[in-house]
Formats: sequence, C-alpha cells, structure tokens
Amino acid sequence: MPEAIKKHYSTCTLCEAMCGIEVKTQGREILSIAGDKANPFSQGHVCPKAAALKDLYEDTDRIKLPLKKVEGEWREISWEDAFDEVAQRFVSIQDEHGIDAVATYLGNPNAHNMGSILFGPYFYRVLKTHNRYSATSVDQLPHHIVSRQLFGHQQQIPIPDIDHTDYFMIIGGNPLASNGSIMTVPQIKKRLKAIQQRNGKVVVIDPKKSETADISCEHHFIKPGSDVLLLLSMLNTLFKKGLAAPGDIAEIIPELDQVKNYVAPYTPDRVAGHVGIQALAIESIVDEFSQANSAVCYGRMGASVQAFGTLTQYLIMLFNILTGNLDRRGGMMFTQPAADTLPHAGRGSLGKFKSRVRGLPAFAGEYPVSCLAEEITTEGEGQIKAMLIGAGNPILTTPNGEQLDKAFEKLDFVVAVDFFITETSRHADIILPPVTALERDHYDIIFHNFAVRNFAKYSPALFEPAAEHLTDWQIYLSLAERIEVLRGGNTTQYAALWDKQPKGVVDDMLKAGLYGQGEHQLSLKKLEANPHGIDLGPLQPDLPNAIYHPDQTIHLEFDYFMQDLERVESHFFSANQAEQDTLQLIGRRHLKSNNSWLHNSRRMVKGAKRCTAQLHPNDAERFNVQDGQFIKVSSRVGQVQIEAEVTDKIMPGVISIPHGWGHNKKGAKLKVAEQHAGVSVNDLTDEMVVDELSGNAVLNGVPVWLEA
Ligand SMILES: Nc1nc2c(c(=O)[nH]1)N[C@H]1C(S)=C(S)[C@@H](COP(=O)(O)OP(=O)(O)OC[C@H]3O[C@@H](n4cnc5c(=O)[nH]c(N)nc54)[C@H](O)[C@@H]3O)O[C@H]1N2
Ligand SMILES: Nc1nc2c(c(=O)[nH]1)N[C@H]1C(S)=C(S)[C@@H](COP(=O)(O)OP(=O)(O)OC[C@H]3O[C@@H](n4cnc5c(=O)[nH]c(N)nc54)[C@H](O)[C@@H]3O)O[C@H]1N2
Ligand code: SF4
Ligand SMILES: [Mo]
Repeated sequence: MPEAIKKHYSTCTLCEAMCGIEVKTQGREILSIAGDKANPFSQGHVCPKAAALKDLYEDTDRIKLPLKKVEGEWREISWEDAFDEVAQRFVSIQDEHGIDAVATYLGNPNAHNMGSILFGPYFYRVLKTHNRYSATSVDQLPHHIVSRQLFGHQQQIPIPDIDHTDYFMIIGGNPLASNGSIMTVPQIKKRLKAIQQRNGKVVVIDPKKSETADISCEHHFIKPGSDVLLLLSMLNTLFKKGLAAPGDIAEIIPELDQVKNYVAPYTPDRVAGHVGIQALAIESIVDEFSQANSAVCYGRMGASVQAFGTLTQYLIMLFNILTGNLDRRGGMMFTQPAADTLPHAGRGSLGKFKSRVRGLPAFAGEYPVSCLAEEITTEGEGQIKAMLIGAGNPILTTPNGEQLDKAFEKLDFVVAVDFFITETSRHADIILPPVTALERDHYDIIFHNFAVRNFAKYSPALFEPAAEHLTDWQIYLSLAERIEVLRGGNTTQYAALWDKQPKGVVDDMLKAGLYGQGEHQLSLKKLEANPHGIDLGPLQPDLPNAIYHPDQTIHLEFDYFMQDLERVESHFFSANQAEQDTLQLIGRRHLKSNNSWLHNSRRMVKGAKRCTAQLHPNDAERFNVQDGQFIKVSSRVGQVQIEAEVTDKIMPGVISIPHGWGHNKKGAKLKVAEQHAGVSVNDLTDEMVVDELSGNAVLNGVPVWLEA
C-alpha cells in the first residue's frame, strides 16, 4: 500500500519574509509546496523561491554524509570519525599556535536556522577564538552599531510600520526582489500598493530604477555612496524650515538640540551636485515627509554597504526621530516578539579589540570579514591556520574573493558545515553536511523580531530524522562536547542540552515572554496546536521600555558618529578631486536567486541570463559597447568579462552586477550552477576600502573601468 499523503504547515526560511507554506509529502518525498492561505501573517503569499526548497531536498549534488578529502579525492566517512578528527585537529592547532589560530566564518543561512543560533554558540564558546567573522560585515553591521549606541542593544532595531504609514521612503532597498530585509514582510507588493491606495506615498532613492521603484510614486536616482549627503541635507532642511518636530520623545534624548549644529554646513545646494538630486527635490521630500500623518525613512543594503554606511544609517534614525516618527504608529517601530532573544544576547561591544594586521574594529566579538585574507596570510602571533565555515560562501560573497580563494590554500585545516561542495567548501579537508531546511524543526529566532506584525509560528520537521542525518545544532553540539573533553573541561551540561534540544529553549523563551501568561499562554505546545501560527497584533509604541541603556535615554554618541563628518568633507569636498573615467559599481538581487546558493536548482536559473552588467545607454555609447556584447570590467583588485545589458533603468555613470555568481571554480561540484556560471562581482570589490566607522565592506560605489 502506498503511504498516505500528509499536509504540513511549515515556513519558508530562504529569505526574511517568513512565508507560511503548505507542504504535501508522501513518505520521505516532498510532493508540492504552496502558500499557506490560513497563515495569518503571510496569508498565502509565496514567491517562486519556495519551490526551491523541494529542489534543494532532492538535489543529487547534495551531500548527506561527512566527506573527507584524501589525496585530493572525497571519501565518505562516519560522523564519529569526522567529529573526532575535527575536534582533535582544532585543539592541536590551537595548542601549537594559540587560541586564535582557528577562525570561524558564519554565513547568512545561520540566521534562518534555529538550531545554529541557539546551539552554535556552545561550539564558539569552547573554541574561545577571537578570530570570528560572518556575513554581518558585508551586510547589516551598521544597523547593529546604530542600535547599540542609540538604544543600548545591537538587536534592538526598529522597523517600518508599513501597514500604517502614509509616506514610505526607501533608500537602497529593493524589497520587490529581496522580499524585504530588516523588515520581515510577506506580500510586500500588496502592502506598498495599499499605502498608495490610502493616498500615501512610496518614494525610492536608488541609482537604479528598480522593480520597487517601478511601482512607487516617486523615484530619484542617487549617485552611489552619496546617501550620507542626502541625509545631512534633509536634516539641514528640517531645521532651516523649522520643521523639526520630535514631540515627546525629545524628553528622553538629552542631546537632540545639538544635531542642528552638525548638519548646518550641508545645505541642499551644497550637496546636490554630489548626490545627483536637485536641491528643490530634496526640499520637497522633506516638506512632504514632515507633512505626512506618519512617515518612515528606511535604508537597507544599498545604504548600509557603502563607504558611509554607518553614518547614513545613523542619520536615517535621526531623521525619523526629528520628524516625530520613531516609535509612532506608521513610523519606525520596535517589535514585541513572543520569544525575545534580546535579554539572552550580548548587547554588542564596540571596538574592544582591533584586528591584528590592519587594526579594524571588532564589534560584538567579530572582526570585519574584509580583513580575513590578510589575517590568514600575514605571519606572526595570532595568524589564522585553520577555519570552520558554517553555511557561508565567502569566496563568492566577500570583497576580493579571488584573494581569499588563494589565502584559503594556505590554511592547514579547513572544515565546512554545508551540504554542497561550493566554491568555498571545496577548500575543506572535512565537510559536515546538515539536513536541509524542511527536515529540521523551525522557529524563527531572528526574523520574528523584525516582523511587521507581532506573530509566532513553530514548524516541526517534515519527517522523523533518519539516524544517519544530522541537523546543524547536532553537528555543533557534537564538536563542542568533543573539544571540551579534549581540553579536560566540564561536560556535565551536555546531557541536558541533548535532551532539551533547541525547541526546548524556544519553549522556555515563549513561556517567559510577553505572551507566556494571560490571554495567549504561549508555549511550544500551544504553537504546535496552531500550525498556521498565531497573530499577536500590530506593533505597539514601546519607548522608553525598548531602551537597554540603564538610564533609559537614547544616546546620540556624537563623538563616535559625527567624527566621520571629517571623512565626508575630504571624500566629497576636498579640492584635489580628479575627474576619473570610472563607473561606479553597484549590486542587485533577483527574485529567483539567494546570494550564492540557489543556482543549482534548474527552475531558479532558467530563462534570460541574469549575471549581466547593466549600464546606461549614454555609457554604452561613451565606451562603444553594444547590448549583449562582452565587456571587460576591472577594478583595483581584479577584472571580469561579462555580457553588457544596456538599459535606461540604470543611472548614467553607474554599472550594476549581481553577486553570488562565478560557479566555474575547479573543484566545486554543482552541476546546474556550473552551466550558468557567470562571474563573481566580488572579484572586483576591494577589501581595502571599508566603511571606516564600522569596518563594514564597501560593495556599492566601487570605482571600475570598462573596456569593450
Ligand atoms: N557584491 C556583493 N556581495 C554581497 C552582497 C551584495 O549585495 N553585493 N550581499 C551580501 C549579503 S547581504 C550577504 S548576507 C552575504 C551572504 O554571504 P554568505 O553567507 O557567505 O553566502 P551564501 O551565499 O548565503 O552561502 C550560504 C551557504 O550556506 C549553505 N547553506 C544553506 N543552508 C544551509 C543550512 O541550513 N546549513 C548549513 N550549514 N549550510 C547551509 C549553502 O549551501 C551555501 O554554500 O553576501 C554578501 N555579498
Ligand atoms: N531574491 C533574493 N532575496 C533576497 C536575497 C537574495 O539574494 N535574493 N538576499 C537576502 C539578503 S541576505 C539580504 S541582506 C536582503 C537585502 O535586501 P535589500 O536591502 O532590499 O537589497 P537589494 O535587493 O540588493 O537592494 C539594494 C538596492 O540598493 C541599490 N543601491 C546600490 N547602491 C546604492 C547606493 O549607494 N545608494 C542607494 N540609495 N541605493 C543603492 C541597488 O540598486 C538596489 O536596488 O535580501 C534578502 N533577500
Ligand atoms: S518571499 Fe522569502 S520566505 Fe516567502 S516564499 Fe519567497 S523566499 Fe520564501
Ligand atoms: Mo544579507
């Protein structure tokens, strides 16, 4: 008799939108994946990527058991042998070269993985290394620093109250492709349209007329990396026109009246030429923003991962504060999550350590990944000799990937926790493959915290795990326990952890959380009984309660942030700015990509070629380039050959290349991806140019040369 068909109400973990999905299975086969209409949060929405969860599960290139490289060949080994060897090698390398000789890099999918988030730290703690890196420093690091400074906690990041706002200003985000970031928002298109239906306005500031710009009311091209000037002039205008109206919040921001002095030099007239937006247009944005019943200014990737990303995010927050839109319905609001991680997470220490070679600041115990290669190749005490890469592909995703690729060859021992042999994990000596997303229990530890409605949902694994297949948390806990044993440490806690599992921790958090008592009585059991998830209502004003500083005030930390104005002055206004014949490189995302790793699904990569260099017709003419022609793009660090796509959606002077491609490295084993290889834009991005306040990478606004 064929096995019965079962329906599961699960969650897609591929991006931040947390869409509910209905998955039909028969035995261990996934039959279909569709949107879960009864999910109160996502209401049936899914994007084409949800189907890739099935492809991922079925992918014949996927590794299911540990692999060890022996004389250049991969051999399957047992989990026991793999764990023993990894633990022994890490410990002996640390004994010989010091604790920091073993480094870790954590990639983006960890943020979508309950087990890695809750149990990964046991491994990092026992490893004790300071050499920790992650995708944070090619992404949202500025947001964490701004929240740490202003509100006292790196994760206390307010998000746009999109469902109630009357004016949504998006700077450097393209949620129609990304489905939103640091704003967990399924059905973004519908919600942006709803703003316009209630006579509100959506305004996009972007060097590309993006998919989001296409459905907005107003779009302004901006020169890459000049957002800081736009924000300074918006604040300047606010004061000049007497429009600053922070309201009651001023009482808990002691230094707020001083902002005026810092922004005084930045009149719209002075910045307009550098920004590429006319002074009158800047003033009219400020007028309309101030007059709206509620408004929110939101900046994401394009605004964060550039030379002044941290200062830009800070000024965005100041603009929301000074227009009275922080902690207001329809403005930037804090969330009230059911399982609140903040009390359990570090608040984030800034600049306590500096990186060994270049002296870049550490934040929250991590160094910026832009300095990883030099920490591997520069000899001396603290040099990295071995690495563990968990759910990351830094060779394609971090600046000057080619240099990192070469640096990895110098390592004595590399471990990858990944289910593919990728451009990065091909360097591994041992690969430890976890199961894929739908095969593990899931509660979104991070993205519930950024959700546009308070909401809670738990998704158990689709199948009972087979004994020989492990999840990320089992891998990390196994390694931690073995290292502890080798170090003669205390292992008594482990039995309880194996027993409790990450879901047990979530249960504790739910019960101790805001909705654990009273009306909701939230617990894991209650969520299991409500498989579509439970809506907990719209975001609520939360100040001063949301502040983690003991004095319950918002700290503006001018000494830290505003010192960067000196760099702004010399960068934009110094006399010796030679006109260069370069284009400014920026990135982009496509709805059917996910950073570097959905390109092995045929249905995700089919269709028109995606890894192209988009440029404006004027630039095509200037450089004598035809649409579809191969061009050579070079930067200080490297060059790529890529097909040109001529389009007036791009601002003149700008060139856009998506990241995550370049699947033609010898040794990587991804059959479909290789056929659609493309090139890696991060062979052009420069590891030596960082946002100096934070050390965050500069992936947008990279000067490049073009040849036909
Ligand atoms: N030029 C440029 N570069 C960029 C960006 C850009 O906009 N422009 N964006 C940056 C951003 S925002 C980010 S977040 C980074 C991402 O950079 P990374 O995190 O380094 O890269 P990913 O492509 O997300 O790699 C994910 C890897 O994890 C594996 N994986 C997937 N799911 C799991 C899992 O559940 N467990 C384990 N163990 N492994 C898993 C996949 O097989 C893949 O190899 O890229 C950054 N790089
Ligand atoms: N389909 C899909 N979804 C994803 C991902 C994916 O790879 N594919 N990745 C996920 C991840 S890890 C993240 S972090 C999020 C990111 O999500 P978003 O922050 O929405 O990022 P992008 O879609 O890259 O949009 C960035 C926009 O910034 C613009 N831009 C570039 N430089 C500048 C600049 O200097 N100033 C301004 N104002 N704009 C600029 C670009 O043209 C682009 O339109 O997406 C997530 N969702
Ligand atoms: S929008 Fe994001 S969470 Fe929703 S189906 Fe697409 S990838 Fe999955
Ligand atoms: Mo990201």
